[in-house]
Amino acid sequence: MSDQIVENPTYMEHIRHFFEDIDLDHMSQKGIDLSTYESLKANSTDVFFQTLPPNANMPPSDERKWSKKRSDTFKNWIRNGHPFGSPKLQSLKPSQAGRIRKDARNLLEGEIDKLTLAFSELMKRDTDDPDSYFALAGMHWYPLPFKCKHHEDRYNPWHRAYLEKFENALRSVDGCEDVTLPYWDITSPPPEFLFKEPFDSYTLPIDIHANYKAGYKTQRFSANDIETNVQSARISDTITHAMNQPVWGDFVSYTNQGIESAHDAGHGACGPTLSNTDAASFDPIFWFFHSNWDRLWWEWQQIMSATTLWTFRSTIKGNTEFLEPPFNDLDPFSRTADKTIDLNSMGIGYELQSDLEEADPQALARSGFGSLIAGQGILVNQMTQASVRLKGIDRLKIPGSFKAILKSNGELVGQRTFFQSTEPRDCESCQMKAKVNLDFPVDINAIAGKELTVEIKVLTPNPDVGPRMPLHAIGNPTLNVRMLLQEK
Ligand SMILES: [Cu+2]
Repeated sequence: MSDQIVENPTYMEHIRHFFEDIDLDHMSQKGIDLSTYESLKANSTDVFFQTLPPNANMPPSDERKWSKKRSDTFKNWIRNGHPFGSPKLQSLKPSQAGRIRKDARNLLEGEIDKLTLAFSELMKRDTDDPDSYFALAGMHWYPLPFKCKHHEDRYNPWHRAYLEKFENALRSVDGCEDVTLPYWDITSPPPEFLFKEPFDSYTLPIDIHANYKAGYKTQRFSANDIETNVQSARISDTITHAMNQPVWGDFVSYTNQGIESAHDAGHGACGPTLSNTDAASFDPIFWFFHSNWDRLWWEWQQIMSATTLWTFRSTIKGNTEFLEPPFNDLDPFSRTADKTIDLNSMGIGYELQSDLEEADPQALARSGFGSLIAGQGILVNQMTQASVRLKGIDRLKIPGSFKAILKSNGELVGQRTFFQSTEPRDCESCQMKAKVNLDFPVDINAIAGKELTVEIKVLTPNPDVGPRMPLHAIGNPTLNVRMLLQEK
């Protein structure tokens, strides 16, 4: 970080980099958290005086004492009202990790053979074997007594640990010690090999639930249909939007255009099995699909300089409690948050896509979502976007994943998928988040002066409710329209 006075510093671009892990560690042991925006803001005057040259107390070691220029920059930040700002986006670099997960499109024939062997052997293992395909897939939902790790902060971390566990099992097969789990970039058609044995389907050897008995064979749409569904769900736009959010809560959001909303839409796009939490992880494509969400999270962490626990915390505007040890009481979390947040510490990395190596992340346009600081002024674009929020959906009344369809004078203007079990009432974490909101980004011209209507389609056929849920049966959700504003 070059040492000069910055007149208008922001937290994300400048201030958070003034603190090193060792200092953050040290201060947190004293019960003072300086690693998040809110906590630093609350302590900013103290920090200013403690670090003020020439007789500063902090940081304790001489080499890390703040210069006068840095101190002045910090003072400017306080004076300007602690602006949050956006980070200087970092470009992606090839990973040095030992385990590189490749883009599934780039696998060599020998690599597909080895992966085939690893999957086949896992599928042959006895269902009692904790490293069998059955037992591993069964950890996601049925048949285990589950605790849902979806639609909350631990969604990404839990799945990261889960993928590692699955990959370790693949590598436990003789001759497959160097196998890694490739990722399927959902914005491109699924690679052909995923439609051949053993990747095309899995048949349950024993019952996992009344609806999923021994002999149930996983079902998936054709590659063409998946491609079409991904396009009509605008998953690529959602991913781009999510990747440009500097705040963790905006990145991970399922309500708005965050990564979990892209994930939910992706589940719905792939087929009957993947569309439903109950058995999704038994379809082998699940693993390639999820490797991709983990890759995107890791890329986001790199772009935002948030690859370690401390730097990751600087992106969190809300509650950080989910990171406290024990990070998670649910298998496969045995590790603390720092190890899961930092993929490097797990020795895992992702192959860069060739078109990304040259990419300039600054060129990714910031979109106009997120909250703006009124004091800084806002711009209302002429060709503006609006966001329609379907608010207060009682999802516990809906048996399984569902699609919310937004129509304007009877014409489709948006669709959103929400991924859940057919029995969400069984899950404690789903019960705690019984009411959910879904946002639809729309062009204002497509809705102005027109009648907006909503339909809720159940993705897993259910004889009790039929294909559509009446809105009065799901808590009469409301529709709200917001204009999307941009920072001046
Ligand atoms: Cu998933």
